[in-house]
Amino acid sequence: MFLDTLADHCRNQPDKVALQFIGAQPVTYGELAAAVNRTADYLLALGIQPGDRVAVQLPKCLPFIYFHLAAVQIGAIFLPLNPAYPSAELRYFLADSGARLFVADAADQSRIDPITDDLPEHRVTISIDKPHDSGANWLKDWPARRDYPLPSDPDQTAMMLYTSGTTSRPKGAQITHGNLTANIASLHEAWGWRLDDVLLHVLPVFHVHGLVVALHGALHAGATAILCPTFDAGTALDLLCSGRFSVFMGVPTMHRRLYQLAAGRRFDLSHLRLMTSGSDRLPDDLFFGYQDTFKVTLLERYGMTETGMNLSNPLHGERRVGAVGLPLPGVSARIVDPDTEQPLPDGQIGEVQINGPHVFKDYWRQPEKTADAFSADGWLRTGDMGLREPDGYYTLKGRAKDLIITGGLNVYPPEVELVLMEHPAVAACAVIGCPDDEWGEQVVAAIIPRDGAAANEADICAFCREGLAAYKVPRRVVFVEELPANALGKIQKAKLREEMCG
Ligand code: MCA
Repeated sequence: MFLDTLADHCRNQPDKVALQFIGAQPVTYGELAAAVNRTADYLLALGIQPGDRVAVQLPKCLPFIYFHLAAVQIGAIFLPLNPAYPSAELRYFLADSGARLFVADAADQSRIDPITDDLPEHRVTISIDKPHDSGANWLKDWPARRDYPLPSDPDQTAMMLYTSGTTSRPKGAQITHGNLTANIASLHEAWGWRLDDVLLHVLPVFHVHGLVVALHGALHAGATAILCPTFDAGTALDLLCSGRFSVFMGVPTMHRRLYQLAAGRRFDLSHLRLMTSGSDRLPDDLFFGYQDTFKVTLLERYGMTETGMNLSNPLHGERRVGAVGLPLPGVSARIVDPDTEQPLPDGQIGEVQINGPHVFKDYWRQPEKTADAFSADGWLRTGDMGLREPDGYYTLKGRAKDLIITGGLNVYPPEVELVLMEHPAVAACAVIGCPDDEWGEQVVAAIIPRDGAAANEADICAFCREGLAAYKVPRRVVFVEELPANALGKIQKAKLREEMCG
């Protein structure tokens, strides 16, 4: 399994650099193993048992990675939380998951105390006051312990990642050790990961893309990951031009910024053997712009929180613009009629369904929503529409579910609508995504104000910031007298998009 492969690298190449934040000390594979073992010991001393949920809300830093690897190593369930989540969202995740431990940055202590004081299953909050500490100093006074027996049950849950539903509060997707191992082995083969690869890691680590596809990918290969705490296009372009890196993974918003920064100049980034794009659709102009500006043909791939990666353009072979490529090794994909779930012939648009050992276990304590996520014969309903070409390439064609993807992050309108409806001046509302060159889509809200209520866009957005991560907050608020609805009273969002997105 993934952890066994990582343990082998730590034993076989202890002096090789595993991780290094830009401008900080490197951490070798030997130091990584020691830091993770000390953290595992620390967790066990706190009473953390296999199956306990360990929630971590930290900036992208080494302690975040140590807690992640230590929690999964002792059989606990790692729950990464976006640092942008405000208290209201945090309270929900900690309560719903029954987190046994919550790890936060010392700087957030006053914001967090009121939340953790009244959570029934909550036990301990640890504060981290040096988030970018180096490996050798981490818990250095803690007794380093023997190596731990690694989890051996592939069906044991390793991580819980919250992903929202189109009609409900966020649900905890349980990802097992077997899921992680299957997907990372599949990507290792498909993307040709090598021992001598050097990854430039600029993604957040609270999502599958940055934590599993990128970081696990590098560690599973015994490669080196150089990490930036946040994404800055100028820094990234300088680093990519340095010749030091062989792999880069980003979302279209990042690639757009790099392309815009190049502004008509030419760069030769062909020394990078793999540059991927995902988490949102890669616009055609960006695909061709990269070829012209950077001498790179981006490899577009398709995944989701519940599965990791499913489809990918080939490392060697045609990378087709606008397509998400072919099923990865071990992955089965099909296109079905969303109503009958009968497979459709090539060329016809239907729902993309996925099967394989990488598909998640279930939604935490949500048996009904788990059942809804799978077809009668056990395939995962992705909620994405697409078609299969006769040569096996898949192209996505929109979404069956109400979803906005902005800067590579999923925003489910019902979540935003729930918060908007709590505002005293809002009588009714509808949230949609409008196309945006930089973000892919931006969140836009149409609001019918209560009679006589005085409300303005700034007031509404400030209210939303209290209850939602900033990226979910509407970028535009339009006050309307009515919302387009069908005979059943269901708001017609497609019509609203036509009216509001220009
Ligand atoms: C930040 N802002 C955003 C977003 N991110 N607004 C809309 N959409 C966003 N995604 C807002 C902030 O709230 C802030 O607003 C302002 O932009 C600047 O914030 P900052 O964090 O500085 O933004 P940024 O640095 O410009 O962020 C852009 C970004 C970031 C680097 C592209 O969005 C990002 O890291 N995206 C990657 C997300 C990701 O990892 N997705 C993978 C999900 P204000 O100033 O008002 O506060 S996993 C997945 O999708 C599956 C598994 C898959 O296939 O990979």
